[in-house]
Formats: sequence, C-alpha cells, structure tokens
Amino acid sequence: MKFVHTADIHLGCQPDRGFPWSKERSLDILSAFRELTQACRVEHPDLLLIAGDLFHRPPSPIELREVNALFSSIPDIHVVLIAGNHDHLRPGSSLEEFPWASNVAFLSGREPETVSFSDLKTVVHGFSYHAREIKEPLYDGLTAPEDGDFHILLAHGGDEAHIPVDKKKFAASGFSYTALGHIHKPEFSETGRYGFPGSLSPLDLTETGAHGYLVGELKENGGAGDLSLRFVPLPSRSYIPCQVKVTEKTTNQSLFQTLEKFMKQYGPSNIYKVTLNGKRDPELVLDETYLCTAGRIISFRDNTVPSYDIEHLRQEHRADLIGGYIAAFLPDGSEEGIPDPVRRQAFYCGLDALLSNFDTNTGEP
Ligand SMILES: [Mn+2]
Repeated sequence: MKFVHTADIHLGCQPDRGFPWSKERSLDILSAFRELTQACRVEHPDLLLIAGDLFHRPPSPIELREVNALFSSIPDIHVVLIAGNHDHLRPGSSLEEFPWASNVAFLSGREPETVSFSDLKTVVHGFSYHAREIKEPLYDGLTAPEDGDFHILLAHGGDEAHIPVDKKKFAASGFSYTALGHIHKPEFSETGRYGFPGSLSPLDLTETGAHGYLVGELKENGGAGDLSLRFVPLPSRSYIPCQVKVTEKTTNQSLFQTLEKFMKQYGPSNIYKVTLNGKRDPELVLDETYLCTAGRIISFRDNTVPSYDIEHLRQEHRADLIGGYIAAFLPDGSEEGIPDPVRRQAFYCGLDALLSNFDTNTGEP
C-alpha cells in the first residue's frame, strides 16, 4: 500500500504582504498544490493523505469547488483529509455540507472516525478541528486494533495550543503510520512511525530549507507492517539566508555588488535574509533602503561594528569620560570581552555617540 502524505498547503495565504513579489508568492502556493496532484499521477499512490490546513482559513464554496476539481482529476487515488486549526469547521461552514468528488473522504467530525479501504486492507482514522485551538493531547490515548489491516492516523498538531503530541508514543500506538500536519518543517521517522511533511511551499521567511511531501509504503509483515518513508522536495521559491562579511574597505557600492552577485548565483527569484557581520569603517553609513534594491530582500540585519582601535582609544582617553566608558564595558582589555551581540552593538553605538560629540578643546564629550 503506497501513500503520498502532505499537509499545511495553506491555500489562500498571501505571504510577504507588502513586498512587491507578494502576489507571486500566493500563486506559488496554488502551483505547489497543482504540482502535487501532478506528482500523484507519476507516483501512483493508493492514498493521498492531507493532514489539515489545506486552506489558510475556513474556505468559501468557490475555493472548495476549485480544490475538488483537482481531486477529481486523480480519480484512481483515494484522498483522505481532515481540517486543521486554520481551516477549522465553524457552524454552518461550507465545508460541512460540501459534495466532494467520489474519491474524496473528509473526516469532518470532532470525535475520531474512520474510513476503510478493504481492497487496500487499510483503515484511516482521524478527526477535524472545530475550533482555532485544542489544548488537550487528544492523540495520546488513541490506539489501533490488531486485526491485520494497516491503520493510519491522520493528525494535526504538535504545539501547546494545538493538540500537543508525544512523538515517542506513536510507535507503540499500534498505528502503522501517523500522518501529521501543523509543523511546517519536514520531520519523519520510520522506526517512530510518524511524519510531518512540513508546509508544501514555504509560507514566510522563517521557513527556510526544502519543502515538499512524503511518500510512504506499507508492506505486510505481521503487526503494523513494514514502513518505508521518503521526502520528495518540490522545486519552489525559497527563503535563503545571505551572510556577508564586511571589512574596513566595504562601501555601499561594493556591498550592493556583493549582494547582487550572491542573489544571481542562488537565483534572483528567491527571497533573501541578509545579515552583515564584521568591522566596517567607522565613517561608513550603510544605506539599507538602497542596498535592499539589489534583489528580493525580505530582512536586513546589520551586525557590523565600527573598526575602532580600542587599545589606542583607551590610551588616548585614559583620563576622560570615553576612557571610563570603555573601561566599564571592557574591564579586562579586548573587545572580544563582549560576547553578547546586543551588548556589543550597544557598546559601539555609545562609543560612536561619545566620539562624534567629543570636544577636543575641553577634553569632554
Ligand atoms: Mn496548523
């Protein structure tokens, strides 16, 4: 028995709101879902498992019709889905009464229910969210019957406010596999008999790394059977960290070129999280607005510090406020003595201010 497992597609989500490429990102989400159905045509699984948050918010009838059209384009594959916290069922919601295609089973109840596929000797268990949050660990007590069939638990949760789970318990629950959703980073274990496929397409700047779906196979071998799992990445736009080392020679123009080159190398349609490190010329004022026009930059973090000769300043200002300031931060010498980056940044901001206001006539700032 072969299955494709996905979750957290978040159809209708518009990532990076306010940035020029935001519209493209919502199209990415739609394309990723279409590509998943394409992949199903190639993989030929028996089941397509969707472990919640197919939609970013409770869907409208028109959104349901669109999705159903894709499901009916893979009529030989049984689709089983549950609603997660994002697309939870509300009283009178269009999800409750929707006439799904004949190959789709929606486990819509708030109590565990099942759908059986006798030809596959497989039973899928699951229930849906009827609220934004569920704080009880509802999956902890669930066990599968020992009747020779494969039992799969379709589940959504994994944090404090959304059905906390104890991953160590899944292997002993009797379920052949627990198909989870909600955590957007892929994580799976064959021996632990569980998997989070992660979000199908990255949804915000925290979701770096590969995104895709899981393909699993169950073979009869007594008990819960033999499970094999593999992660299949979907080619998509990514959020990529870009670390740049700044030196005393760096200028806004040279930095712009470095960023441009980096983004050209890793793909100009990807989205970058820029972090600057190192020591800059104390006179250099970084023009963040200008630098961010080098490409699709969603975050810009300047961790650089001015390249003062601290030892020289300490000697020169032995007897004034600046010397006292340096000694207060660096009682025992080198600036390596400030390991905390926030404190280090604060030290340099203060030093900058003191030096730029320093009156050479009075010897006081
Ligand atoms: Mn969720």
